[in-house]
Amino acid sequence: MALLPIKIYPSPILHQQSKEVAKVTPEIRKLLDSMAETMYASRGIGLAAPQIGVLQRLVVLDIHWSDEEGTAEKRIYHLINPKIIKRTGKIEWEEGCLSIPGFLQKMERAQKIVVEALDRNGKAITIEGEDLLAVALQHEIDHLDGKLIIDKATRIKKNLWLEQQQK
Ligand code: QAP
Ligand code: CO
Repeated sequence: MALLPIKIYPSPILHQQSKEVAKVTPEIRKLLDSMAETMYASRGIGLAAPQIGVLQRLVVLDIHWSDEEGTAEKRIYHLINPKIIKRTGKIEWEEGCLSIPGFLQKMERAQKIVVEALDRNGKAITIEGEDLLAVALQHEIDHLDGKLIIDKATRIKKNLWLEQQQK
């Protein structure tokens, strides 16, 4: 496993479309492990491959790991080619992003979704998620399509964050 540097906005790679993974190989599993290590080290709850500069449809997600110190069981998802097949309801969530440190954006998302993906062994899985899990899945799948929460911000808010970054 390895810690990987996270691409920070406005890195152009973050706005690119990621490609489907054709085959789940040991290299893909290694990449997923490095992504998970990078996510935990950065205290994130989700990370998509474009955030480490890899344009492949890979996501790691763990919305529980910080619940209780040390004792919390890790419930990590390693997702390959995740696809939303059903969306229900609406929910507003103030979201952050490891690629835009210190930035928060209120987003409107589906409250409940169903996602199909492959797990790290290449097995097809279906995840039903509500609230935070649904929001996190939508946020990470957006990354695979080059979409960022800052794209929804006003120009003033975007520029303010960019200026703050330069200091
Ligand atoms: C995406 O985000 C997400 O600004 C994952 O200074 C966000 O892990 C899913 C982070 C909200 C669901 C709801 C952000 C860490 C982590 C920061 C993250 C920061 C340090 C963000
Ligand atoms: Co993000």
